[in-house]
Amino acid sequence: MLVKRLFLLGLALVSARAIAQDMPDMWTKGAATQKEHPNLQWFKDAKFGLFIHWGLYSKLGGNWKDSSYYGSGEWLQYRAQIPAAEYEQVADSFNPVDFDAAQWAQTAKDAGIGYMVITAKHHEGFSMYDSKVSDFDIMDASPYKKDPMKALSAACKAQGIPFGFYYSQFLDWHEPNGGGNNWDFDEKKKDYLRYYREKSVPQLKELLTNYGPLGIVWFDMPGGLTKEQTRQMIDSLRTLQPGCLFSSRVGHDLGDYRDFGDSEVPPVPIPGAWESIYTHNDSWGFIAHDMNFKAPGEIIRLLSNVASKGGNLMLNVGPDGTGKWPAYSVQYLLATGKWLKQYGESIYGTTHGLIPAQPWGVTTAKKQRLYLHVWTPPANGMLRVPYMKAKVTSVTLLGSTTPVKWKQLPEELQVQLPATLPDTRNTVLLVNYTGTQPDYSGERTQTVSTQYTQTEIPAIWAQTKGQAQNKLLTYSHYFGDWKHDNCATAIREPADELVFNLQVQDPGDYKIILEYACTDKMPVREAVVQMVGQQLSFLTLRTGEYDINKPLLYIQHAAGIVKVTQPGSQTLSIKPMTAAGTELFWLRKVILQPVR
Ligand code: FHN
Repeated sequence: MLVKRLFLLGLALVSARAIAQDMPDMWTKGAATQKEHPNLQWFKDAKFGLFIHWGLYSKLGGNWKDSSYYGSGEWLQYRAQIPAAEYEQVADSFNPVDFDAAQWAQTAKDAGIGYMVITAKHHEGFSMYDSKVSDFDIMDASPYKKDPMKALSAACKAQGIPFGFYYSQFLDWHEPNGGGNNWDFDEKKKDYLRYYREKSVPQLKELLTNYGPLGIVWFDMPGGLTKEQTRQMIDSLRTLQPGCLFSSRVGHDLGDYRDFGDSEVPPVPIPGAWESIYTHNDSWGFIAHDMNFKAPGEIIRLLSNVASKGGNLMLNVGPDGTGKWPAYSVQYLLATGKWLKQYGESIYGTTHGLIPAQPWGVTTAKKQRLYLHVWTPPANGMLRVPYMKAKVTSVTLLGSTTPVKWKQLPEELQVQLPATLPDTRNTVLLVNYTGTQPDYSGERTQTVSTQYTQTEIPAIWAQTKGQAQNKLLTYSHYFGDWKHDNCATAIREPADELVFNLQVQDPGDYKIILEYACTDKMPVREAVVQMVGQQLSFLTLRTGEYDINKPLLYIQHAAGIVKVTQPGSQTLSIKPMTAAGTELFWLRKVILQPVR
């Protein structure tokens, strides 16, 4: 079906484009290949954005007639194939009387949000602002008869929060010439350029004219335009607000910063300005029965993880049709804001961390400052920070006067943590140093220690031999609920070996667990893990089929136990026993579990 293909195509454009590519290119390639936009710094420093999906779908809440839908609620019209004329009638009773712009902006402020982006028009085609271009807007078609975007842009301005609009520039299921709706309108008769001319561009111009200075126009799911046509559109919009940033989903790599796929964090630090986009539960638009909200601890770790790679996190909330945010979204965002009040210095204005992820957590950095985000303290409280070469002058618990003991050795910094950490979700330590600390963020040696219940090593850290290669695998749980995994793939014969470099801190017995998907195209095979001269042979276990639109299932398969008698550098390798035309598996991670 064409729309489904479009959806996948959009996804392909924004995230899975790199599916069959090798890792180095895939991650270092920035979307903005042209000169950097002069107004990018505020965005790089802001780190934490709030995304809001709000439209007619918010009133429907994932239900249509007798059916409930899971996953992207804003796709309800498409999923239930609701005729545009029937969908129009939803507007007749769309009356968000509980919408309170000042309250929204206040909550965002208290949540520590650095910018806000809200849907001015999503794929359903309904304009959530007063548009003179279309009558299918909140002013003309709904009983609300007010422009909530006027109020919200003003409220954000009052709070000092840069404000932006999401705008679906190509998909528009309400318009005969808009992209996507082929259940009402004949695909062959569509004139996409006319749609751009008559609705999309004029509406974008309205948004860039009537709501004061905008921080961002967040384009989404490009289509129907060549690169040159996209450039022309951008140029015509730029003249209205040269300072406004355009998201990379404007298409053809012409955006000002890079957006990763929905719910995707790159596995390594990425240069330039970029953003990871997540939603608070499983849907972007409000779904009454979607209660799978990320806990404050998950948001805090996600935010620090994204910051440790050098990017921004934009987290979405989906207010309902009356204008109220889900209660958990308010509660958990405010809890995140409380954490940011104490630890915000380690997030806002930082760059990626100079020390790669450790079993205890991640790092972020500022000039002569390194922030240690401790998610999992070592059992003995002795935090070991490898690669710390610059001269450390102090180590403190951020926002606390409790002193911590530390000592710097040639090969690492050691910090004795207090018996109880102030915040079990993420306690941040500030390391001040003089001189220059080299950037070790690309170092791929994994620390392994008995001080942690387990050490997880992403497959992407392996050196790939032979034909083996890293791939980004994209799939979804619910509809539009995308997941992205970096896996080691194309392992067919013994030469296609994966080799992990380890720095084992403590001798001991370690259980080696492989987390992989072994799909319908991969028959059971014999393979071997080798470490410290020991061999663990195993047979692969099948996990199920792979289809981009379905869940990809993984198994945690314990291959066996190895005995490490001495600390130091080790390698762990994985390869099939014999050659075959089929792949062994798609490896997501290796887990080393100290035997207790
Ligand atoms: O199709 C949309 C989806 O509804 C949602 O708006 C997300 C947010 O990034 N963007 C598209 C899919 O990537």
